[in-house]
This record gives sequence, C-alpha cells and structure tokens, in this order.
Amino acid sequence: MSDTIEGQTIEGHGGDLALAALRAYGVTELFTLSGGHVFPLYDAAHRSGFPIYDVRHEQSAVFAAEAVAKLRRRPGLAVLTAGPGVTNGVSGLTSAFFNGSPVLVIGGRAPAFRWGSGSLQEIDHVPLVAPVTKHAATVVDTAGIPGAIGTALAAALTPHRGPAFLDLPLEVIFSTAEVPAPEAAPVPVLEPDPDELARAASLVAAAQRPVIIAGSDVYAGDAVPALREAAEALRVPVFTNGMGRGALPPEHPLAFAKARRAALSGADVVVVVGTPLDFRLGFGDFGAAQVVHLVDAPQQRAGHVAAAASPAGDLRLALSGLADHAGPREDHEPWIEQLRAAERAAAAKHADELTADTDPIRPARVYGELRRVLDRDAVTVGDGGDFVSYAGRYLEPSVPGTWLDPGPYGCLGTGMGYAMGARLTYPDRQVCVLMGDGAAGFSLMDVESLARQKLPVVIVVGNNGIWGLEKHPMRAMYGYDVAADLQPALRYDEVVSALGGAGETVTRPDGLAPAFKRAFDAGVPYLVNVITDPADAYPRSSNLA
Ligand SMILES: Cc1ncc(C[n+]2csc(CCOP(=O)(O)OP(=O)(O)O)c2C)c(N)n1
Ligand SMILES: [Mg+2]
Repeated sequence: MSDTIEGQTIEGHGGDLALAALRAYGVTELFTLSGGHVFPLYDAAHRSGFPIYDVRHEQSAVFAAEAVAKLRRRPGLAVLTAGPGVTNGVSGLTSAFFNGSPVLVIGGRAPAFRWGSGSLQEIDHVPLVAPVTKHAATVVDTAGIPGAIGTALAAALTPHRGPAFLDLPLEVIFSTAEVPAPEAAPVPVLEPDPDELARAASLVAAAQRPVIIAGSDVYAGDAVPALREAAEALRVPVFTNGMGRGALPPEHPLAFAKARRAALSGADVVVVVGTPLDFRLGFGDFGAAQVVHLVDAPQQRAGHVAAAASPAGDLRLALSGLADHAGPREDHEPWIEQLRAAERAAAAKHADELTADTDPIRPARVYGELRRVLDRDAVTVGDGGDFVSYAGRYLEPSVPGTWLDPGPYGCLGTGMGYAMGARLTYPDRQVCVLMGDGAAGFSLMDVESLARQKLPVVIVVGNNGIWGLEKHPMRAMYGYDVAADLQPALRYDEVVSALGGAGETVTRPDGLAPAFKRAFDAGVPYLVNVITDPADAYPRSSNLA
C-alpha cells in the first residue's frame, strides 16, 4: 500500500483495504492463528504497526475477539484461515450470536476463479455460519472490501447486536485496488414506542412488589446509568445476570443478588431488561406476576411469553423513559425491606460456607478467599460447570462490565480466549479465570499464547477430578455414571509451568490465601490448582447442560 492517503482515496491489496475499514470502526487488534489464505491482512497489520495476537486454536481467537467486543462495546476481530480455520471458529461465532456480541470474523477462502477444482481447504463457509451470524457474505472484488466490512459491521453493531462473517477469496485479498478512504457509518438509534413505554412505566409504578432483572444488553447498550436512574426513581429492587452483573454495586440499597427466589416468587411485576426470557429466567414464567420485557430490538421480544408491555428500542431511552414516569407511584419500601431481610439471611448462610474449613476443600471456600484478594474492578472469567455456578453465587461484581460468563449457549472452552481479550482491554487490572478441570482441557494450551505474548492472568482451577455438572446429575438419573471421570488431582499447574507460566497445587484451605497472593504477583500466567471435593454437587433444579 502506498502509505500516504492521497486526498480521499487509499490504494493497496485486500489486506490494506480491509484494515483501513476496520480502523475506521475503532478496531485496534486482531486475533488469529496463522494461515496463508489471510497473509495480506497480516502484511497490512505488520507494516502499519497494528497489533496481531495469535493463538493455538481458532476458537480462542474468536473468544478473545468476543471478550474485547463485550468489554469494550466495539467490534472484536478474528481473522481465520480458509476451511478448518473457519470451522474451528464456529462455536465462538455461535456464542457471540447468543450473547449479542459484535464480533467480526474475516475468513480466508479458496480462490474463486478455480472454485470446484479442488483447491486446498476449499469449502463454502457462508451457509455454515449464516444461521449463527447477523450477516455472512463472500466479498467478490478487492475494491468492494471496505464497503463489505462497513455492511458487516453495521449489522453487527445495530441492536440487537451479534457477530458477522466475511470471507475473502484468495485472488480478492491478494489483488490491489484504489478506493475512497473508508469511514464508519453511525449506528441507528431505535426509539421505543412512547405508548408502550408509558404502559410499562405505569405497570411498574402501580405494582406493590416490582422487581427489575437487568442483563447483558444493559451493559452492551451503555444503559447502566439509565438503569440506576430508573431503579432509583421508581424504587425497584434490581437483580442482574450476565454482563449486567455489577450494574449496581453490591452496597447500593436497591442491589440484590441472593434473595432471587423470594423476589421472583413474591413479585407482582417483573421487569426484565436486556436479556431474553430463557432458561436462566425460568422461561419468563414468574407465576402470577406480570412480565414487562424491555428489549433492544423488536425481534428480541419473547414469542413464548405474553408480556404485559414490551417496549423495543434503545435501552438508554427506554430506561430513562421509566425514570421520567410522572404519574402516581405505590410505596415499594415494605417490599424492599422484605427482600433486604431475605438477602441478609442468605448472606449469613453464605458467610459460613465461604469460611468452611474442610478437607477436601469445598468450592465455596475458594471463593471466600478470592473475595479477599480480588480488586473491585477485577475482571473474572468463568469457564466450567459446578465450579463456575459457585462463582456466580459467591462472587459479587462491584463494577459493570467485569463479569465474563459464556452466556446462554453455555460453551465450555472460553477461558483462555476471554482471558486474552480481558487482559488486552485492561492491562492494569486483575484478570482471574475460574475454571473447572474439565473445562481446562479445551483451552489450556493457549497459556502458551498468553505467556509468549506477555499477557499474565491468574487461573484458578476447581479440580474435583470429574465433569461434575454431568456426573452428579447422571448418577441421580441412572444410579451410575459414564464418561464423567477425569484423572484425579492432575497437575494442571505443571502444564502451565511447562507452557511458560507458573503455578502450584493447593490441598488445604489455609493454602489458598498465600497461593492467590503469589498468583497475582507472578507477572506470568499462573495457575492455582485447587483440589476440591468431588462429592460436592451444586444444588440446582435442572441439571441438564
Ligand atoms: C463444549 C461443551 N461440551 C460439553 C458441555 C457439557 N458440559 C456442561 S458442564 C460440563 C462439566 C464441566 O466440568 P468441569 O469443567 O470440570 O466443572 P465441574 O462441573 O466439575 O465443576 C459439561 C461436560 C458444554 N457445556 N460445552
Ligand atoms: Mg470438574
């Protein structure tokens, strides 16, 4: 590429043109695993000082891009080679689809001019990824690359957000063209219908026992301040899930976490904001309570629940609209007090669990010790079964946008990819991955990528020697289990040491605190391998996962 921008045009190969468009949208890094089909993108990045982070399995590249997209609320980019590179990224794309994350995957593609002749890695990716992306297309000419990226990113960034996919045939990415300098298009803002919004506000105001449940789109839509305003103006207790966690700090008088059952069984109006009415919320069945569903786009309305009101549009506007409700309002203070009492009772029970001095260690104690060392703004990543369910119960994020769970697709293996994206987003914060020993098998090799590229994170493995979230339910269902055992007390810390990090194994509760201190001071990827009690099963109503 002639590095100078002459007037309003740029000239270069497909990689240069793609990168210019990506920069215009605020993309500042790419995640990849090497493949010749996408060399021009590396060439463009290398010559212009655009950071490239490479991994050991393409799914980690997509998960890293997704973590960036989730945390920074802008596009995350993974560049995958043709064929197996792209198919290895499909679980990551699907997770991003379920999470509404604006991820762009650019794939290489076998040459178009001899399509059908049997080129290396020749497969049409588009029909494979179309069902799990908002936009999927093949770019047919070099000059069309910036426009195609603009179209893909507009789809990804327009609520309801989600991933997009483009592939570039070999001759398209390697050829050169001169094109107008790319610019980012503004994302359209959808105003919620005022009547529907007024109906929602009246329902909340007239309720005796209202509850708000705020999910990931509240953070993704930058609506956290508006959520607080709405909750404070209407005096409504707030529960959260996904990236919504931490939207109200735990000490906020309207922030609740542990009294969920009391809240959902006692509420007369449940306001669900920015999250689907899926299995995590009992499919939106809250008994006699009326459901108000605030969604960021009309297609996010639930087809299986008859909501009393469901305004669709920008969540900042919708929540500000609730906050501005001018009519009369019921007194919610007795209800808030009732839930506060339930919250305190649950907290007292948790306090005993968090300090339990047992041998083997129970997962609750791991979190009891972690709570002492995690900073308020630490980013936590959950990748596993029961061990991560306990993290959800015992860790309370204080800052919004610090909690990375896999979301409703429930894909194991996000760990090291999410950790990489989090470390790059927040170079100076603690990044702590909470991992089951089973989950570790999916991505632990990418500790090599983290260590080599000087990206330290702390990994805490709850090592129960089993696929716990499967073993316990299978035993309950059949009286036996198969395919649910792992090697007991395996030294995952030694794996990490061999890959350029460090770590240690902890078997006694009093070993946890000093191990965590060493881990956060290490400056390299550090794995604390905690041998936990395999008899410990997370109590849940439905165990199918
Ligand atoms: C990619 C993928 N494969 C399989 C599953 C099914 N699954 C859900 S939880 C779980 C067990 C996880 O075990 P581990 O990570 O050791 O955590 P534990 O439950 O033992 O704490 C499995 C296999 C899944 N969710 N994702
Ligand atoms: Mg396990």
